[in-house]
Amino acid sequence: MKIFKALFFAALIGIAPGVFAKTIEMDVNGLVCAFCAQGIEKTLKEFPATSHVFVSLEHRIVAVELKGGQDIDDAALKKAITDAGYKLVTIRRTDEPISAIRARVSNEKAQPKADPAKHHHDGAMQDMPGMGTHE
Ligand SMILES: [Cu+2]
Repeated sequence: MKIFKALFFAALIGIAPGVFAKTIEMDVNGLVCAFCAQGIEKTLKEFPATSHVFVSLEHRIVAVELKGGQDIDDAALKKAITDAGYKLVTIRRTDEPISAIRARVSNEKAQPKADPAKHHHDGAMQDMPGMGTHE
């Protein structure tokens, strides 16, 4: 009986990382072009708890898949996004992996496009090709 119990708990621990996989899904305003997406992705990857980052410009969604059992607190997320020049609107935590969010978002209607003239990037990025509309 004891052995059975031990095996049962071993099985539970074995599946635990999947059970606790968590994703933070955020609505972020101000994301306009591919450089916005790239910048925010880079910023969020700097958190040790970040496993994957998904950015949808069309839906203004930024998702951070977390490493098993880890989290990033709301204040830190808000600071990172605000410091990068964007506006964090809402934060949701979900058990969905990023692949599920990506699939769901791709079926949703895109939001109206923001005006690219209303934002700018730092000098280094403006030298990139295709950035003519940026100030
Ligand atoms: Cu941009």
